[in-house]
Amino acid sequence: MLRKTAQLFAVLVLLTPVIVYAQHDRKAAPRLTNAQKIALATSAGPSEIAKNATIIDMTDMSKPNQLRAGTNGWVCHAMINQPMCLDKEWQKWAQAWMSKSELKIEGTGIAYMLAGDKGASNTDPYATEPTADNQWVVSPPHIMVIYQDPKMLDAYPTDPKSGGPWVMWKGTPYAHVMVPVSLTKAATMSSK
Ligand SMILES: [Cu+2]
Repeated sequence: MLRKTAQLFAVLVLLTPVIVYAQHDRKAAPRLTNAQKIALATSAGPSEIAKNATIIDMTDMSKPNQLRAGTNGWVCHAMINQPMCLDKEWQKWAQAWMSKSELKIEGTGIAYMLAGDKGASNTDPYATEPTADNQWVVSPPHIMVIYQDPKMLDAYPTDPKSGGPWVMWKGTPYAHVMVPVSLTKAATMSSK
């Protein structure tokens, strides 16, 4: 018994640095040069759009910082694990989402996340990690769509594993259609 306890203790001691490191890794943004941040941001969009887009450093979400002015109306965000390129309507969306404020969509909006993301809750716009019931989903490269009329979202399921487009954050002001542009897990599985 004592021996078992000692073994368990040893395992815990050995694992502690790993656990602490993993948490640190999740919270702290890696230090990137401006060139790396621009590369991160532009990885989200088609090069024809990204090369002329405004680039905003969002690696620290509390301190957005413009790294480059664009000429085509698009904005690419350098965000750790979730870079995105946004059109005019999506820029309003991002502003509202980050400030948790009202959103008035005035036309169809398109956003690119061609680098995919490292995970988000499908139900809670502000979740930062998986819980038992927040439908955590890691998305492959995708396009995101918003509509002026939220009823348009009803055409799609909310299940990320449906094998096609689905609605994320349904019932919130930030609901949008996720459109995978590479094989999803469901599609891969059903083809085998
Ligand atoms: Cu997305």
